[in-house]
Amino acid sequence: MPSCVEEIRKVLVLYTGGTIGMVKNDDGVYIPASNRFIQKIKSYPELHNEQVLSKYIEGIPEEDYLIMPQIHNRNTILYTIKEYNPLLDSSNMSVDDWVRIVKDIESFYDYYDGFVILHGTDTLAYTASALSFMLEDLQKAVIVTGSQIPIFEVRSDAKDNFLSSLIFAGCYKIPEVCVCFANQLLRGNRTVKFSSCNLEAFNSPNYGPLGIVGINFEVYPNNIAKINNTKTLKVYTEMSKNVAMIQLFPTISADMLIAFLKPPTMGVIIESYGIGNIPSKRADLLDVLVQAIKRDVIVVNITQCCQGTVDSTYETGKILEQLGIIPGHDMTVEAALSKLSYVLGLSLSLTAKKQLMKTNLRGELTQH
Ligand code: ASN
Repeated sequence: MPSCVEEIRKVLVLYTGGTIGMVKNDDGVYIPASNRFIQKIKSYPELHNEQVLSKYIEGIPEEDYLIMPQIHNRNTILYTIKEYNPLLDSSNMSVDDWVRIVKDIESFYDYYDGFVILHGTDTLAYTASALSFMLEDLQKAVIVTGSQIPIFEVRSDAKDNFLSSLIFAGCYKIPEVCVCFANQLLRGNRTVKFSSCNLEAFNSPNYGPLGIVGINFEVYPNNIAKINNTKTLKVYTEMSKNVAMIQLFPTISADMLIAFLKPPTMGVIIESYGIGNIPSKRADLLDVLVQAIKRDVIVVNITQCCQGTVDSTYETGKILEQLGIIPGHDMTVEAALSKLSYVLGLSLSLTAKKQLMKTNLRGELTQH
């Protein structure tokens, strides 16, 4: 059962960018601002206490970056913020940025009790999903967070999101990649950004929360992966970039589908209608899919609904399985795409890769 410990805990914060540390430029639009975030954090006594810190930093080389909050007089968290250069709006992030994050976690894994990733919200769910596959047998918490309003603004949600993430990462044994946002702790590969403007920007449509922040911190042991100290972290960085995603829509043509499926594409997520249905009377579309599967392209079926799973309830869904399309169960599109990128990067047979796509690897899907 995850528990709060009473000792000094160390957390590494990787600051990749996002609104959390943005300021407006001369044109009045938000851009990332280097070397401002740490300074601002140091101005909050609850996030950094110089006097208490001085008791602990002797002999620690990176003292400039060590900051310490005291949480309810119970736990003390020493943390280091590693600011990336350049800081990015998360819309500009790609597979290479995922690789950089996991390599940093790997390098510092033994030195810290947990990790916080500060990230823009736009592609945060993709990164959280990707990290969950790239970090196998993770035994420490990796908490991804950000904010909808920059930390420099009066109504910012940044400080609460950051503080809660530090506490989850430092004080609780949660061996998973999670998203902590607006007082909710969600499984990373179950999370989607569902609002561009609410402070509650994320939800987890097909899986319950891992924890909540109220007057007390609560974690739900039944929803959290189990610690297994016999396992050691394995890091995967060979992610395929040849993956695509296409949502079905009534005016789709065979040519449009061909464009998505042509080489070098090796895997495609099809966002089908409802519970996994495609237009079964459209022989032109079905033929394009069959040709792609014959070329060993892995095609995975995901619902385009905000919530739910795919199955073969209807003739229009059954046909997908008959064609050799893999059911993606209740994976989010973010999880399905990043999992496909991960699976295609593994040195395995095509059959084994297809099998992995329908198997639950990191709690990302529910198998019935
Ligand atoms: N565009 C920003 C980003 O994803 C949005 C945010 O962080 N709230 O970096």
